[in-house]
Amino acid sequence: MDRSLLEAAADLLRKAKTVVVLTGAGISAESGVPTFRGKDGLWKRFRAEDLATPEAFGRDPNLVWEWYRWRQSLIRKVAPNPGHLTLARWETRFDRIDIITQNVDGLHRRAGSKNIIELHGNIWKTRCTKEGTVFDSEAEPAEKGLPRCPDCGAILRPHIVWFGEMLDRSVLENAFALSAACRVMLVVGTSAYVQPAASLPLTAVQAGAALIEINPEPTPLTEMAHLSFRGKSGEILPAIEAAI
Ligand code: BJW
Repeated sequence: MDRSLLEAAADLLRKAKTVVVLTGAGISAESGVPTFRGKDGLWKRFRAEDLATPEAFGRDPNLVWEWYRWRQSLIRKVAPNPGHLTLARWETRFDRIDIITQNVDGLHRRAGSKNIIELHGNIWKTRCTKEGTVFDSEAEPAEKGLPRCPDCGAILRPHIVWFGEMLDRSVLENAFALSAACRVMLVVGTSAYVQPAASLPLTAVQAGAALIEINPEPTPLTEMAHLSFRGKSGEILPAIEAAI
């Protein structure tokens, strides 16, 4: 690993009082959770239009639930990796560190992080299609059929933001405010392709933050990053921690 790059990142982070980490599917890849757009990504095998849009759920809720139950079964078997665990330890290192994640797998929380903003929802929650009430669903996975709201009997949907849906307004406002206020933003394991999440690093840079990217592949953010690590977050985050 490039020693001078590690030193540069450690130096930026040592001086930073407020840090934001934007994470994507790549941070969970080493845990065994499939990404979306990689070689073996979910969108290579499944069509987003059939599974991750409100129209798809309206057409065939059973199919959509089948897909989410399959993903729940994958995620239930995996554990947070050294990337998640390093970020969780950093909560005691910085005055303020927030994780803004696009992931729905809940692995940051399982790793021990507390300041987490889940931009795209959580696969372990459901929402009533009639009244909007959100329920924890981890403890009671419905194995077959459509899950129903215990209050009104309407169909429950995954509490996830699908394509074409607005992100929760207060969640998004909070994410933009934290991005505008941080001194360092780390962008870890995202293709930076999906909006509005991909605009958060731009907001941080425009407000004067340093941008550090960790990704085995270049992304649209690479050119504007102050430091770019080409590699796996489960290896690079612990190496940065050691250098700090
Ligand atoms: C590693 C690694 C290792 C591998 N270590 N790294 C403006 C312009 C153009 C389009 C739009 C726009 N505004 C809105 C849109 C439409 C749309 C959009 O962005 N489309 C793009 C595809 C162009 N956005 C929306 O619809 C959003 N809603 C919205 O904006 O509402 C207002 C609006 C609506 C319509 C029109 C206009 C305005 C909602 C987006 C919801 C995203 N939902 C999903 C799926 C549901 C969740 C689920 O079931 O899990 O969320 S899509 C999917 O992509 C998922 C992810 O959270 C999201 C981001 O993916 P991510 O995390 O970046 O993963 P990958 O796979 O893409 O990348 C993984 C990366 O990891 C790679 O770079 C690897 O190299 C790397 N990696 N191993 C570190 N070990």
